[in-house]
Amino acid sequence: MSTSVISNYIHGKYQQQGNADLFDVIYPATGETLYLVEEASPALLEQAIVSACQGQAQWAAMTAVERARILQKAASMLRERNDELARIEVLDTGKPWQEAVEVDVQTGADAIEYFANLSQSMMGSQQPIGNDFFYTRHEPLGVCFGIGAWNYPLQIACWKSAAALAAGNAMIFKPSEETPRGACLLAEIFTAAGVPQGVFNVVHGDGKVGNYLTEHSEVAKVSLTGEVGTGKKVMAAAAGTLKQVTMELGGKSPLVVFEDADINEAVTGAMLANFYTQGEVCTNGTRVYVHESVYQQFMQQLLERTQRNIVVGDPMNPDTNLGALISAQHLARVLEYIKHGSDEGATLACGGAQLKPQNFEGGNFIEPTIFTDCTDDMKIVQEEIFGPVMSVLTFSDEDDVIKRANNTRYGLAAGIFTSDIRRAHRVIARLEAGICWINAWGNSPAEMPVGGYKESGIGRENGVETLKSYTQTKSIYVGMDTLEGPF
Ligand code: TXE
Repeated sequence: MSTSVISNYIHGKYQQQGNADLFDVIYPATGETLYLVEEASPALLEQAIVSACQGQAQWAAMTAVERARILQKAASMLRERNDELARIEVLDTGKPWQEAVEVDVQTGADAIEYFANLSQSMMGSQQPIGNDFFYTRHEPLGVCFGIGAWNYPLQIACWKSAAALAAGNAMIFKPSEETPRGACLLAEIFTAAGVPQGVFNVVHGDGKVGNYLTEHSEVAKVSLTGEVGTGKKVMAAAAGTLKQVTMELGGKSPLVVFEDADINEAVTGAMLANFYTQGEVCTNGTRVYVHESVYQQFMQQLLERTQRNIVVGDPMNPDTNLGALISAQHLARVLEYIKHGSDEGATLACGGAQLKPQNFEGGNFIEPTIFTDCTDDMKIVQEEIFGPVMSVLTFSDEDDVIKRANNTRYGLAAGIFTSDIRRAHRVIARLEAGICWINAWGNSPAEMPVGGYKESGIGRENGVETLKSYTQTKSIYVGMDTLEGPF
């Protein structure tokens, strides 16, 4: 059976290049090749730029209401095709069906719908200055470039394009080379909904393609979702043309369980924060600080529920709640971290080994893993592992745990579990993170701006401020009296 080839989506259709370099996309649960992808050549990237400039001029000339109607239609088309799109996300990422069918497509559609609505109320201002006055216009930036990570491929493509397009921009989007298909289907849906050709182009490739467009003088803004190291490279490359950047990067976030927490909820939170999407979530609360007075109770429930309730295996099976890691290389990296944890003296309280479920022996499966007796200086406590590996630490004093929670170069997320409302807001105000939860974990509605402090990122996605970040303000001063001067 010949393997299908996915090409780049430029100006409203797929464009084969003929002699393109190809790369393969592997199903993480079996190791089999799903399809091949054409890497975009520099010539094709230049076509994508010309196309985007043309599309953006047409798109910006429409009224906000006309753009919003088209985006609303795209959002409803995403929802109509929820199951088909969710299945593609499962095949590309290895994540469980039970997650993709509920979260990935719907949160993407929600963002497109949210920004379509918001954009209709975006207005400038006017102020009298004596007889004179000035007014402001919020104008689109032009052509924006979105770069996606592989853990939520379609959602990331939706979140970046929603604000960019609602503000009248065009977006060229490069999905992760691990998971290209979601973005292509979004492009098809945008075209079918009436988005003009060129307004949303999808190009394929790795960092080389990403760097080419980041450096391009016609690109006004880059929005990256990826690792901190990649963020630094992209920001450096963007400096050459002084373009705006949004960085949604990695984290190693704290989750703090106080002595008056509801232990059942705190365990649920810790498991969500470490095992959902097999731990491949940037905001994960992978440093779990438990007050020493409830540590035994917490650990007893955590271990019992981890051993009893987690089903690792076929991602398509609705009962599976821990799927396959994205690649064999990533699996090896996670196993390496687990070895570090043991070598550094942490106690492997459960898990730690690779799994080979029957009929899925070629996949990248690993046991849900919990380390105890951890210390803050350990590699597994300081560095992002991006797998189902939880590090549990204890504390006795509020000030001490805040200092320790903040002692990292990251600042993406933070969470606390307590029934003391004053303590909840006192502590969360001191934690250095951009996305925080109190007696909750992971909720990220389109209305809520999300993004990191410190090296976890720059700028935000979702929320009112993000629409503004895809515009530029022009001030126009109008002289109503005869202009006079000393010359
Ligand atoms: O990232 P990579 P991955 C983070 C998560 C983890 C990482 C995992 O914390 O650190 O993403 O995703 C492209 N110039 N987040 O492994 O390797 C590359 O081709 C331009 C945070 O995909 O950094 C890919 O498309 N582009 C997030 C993308 O960058 C370059 C939520 C990311 O690749 C490039 C989800 C270059 N030089 C995951 N090098 C959040 N904060 O919301 C690579 N790329």
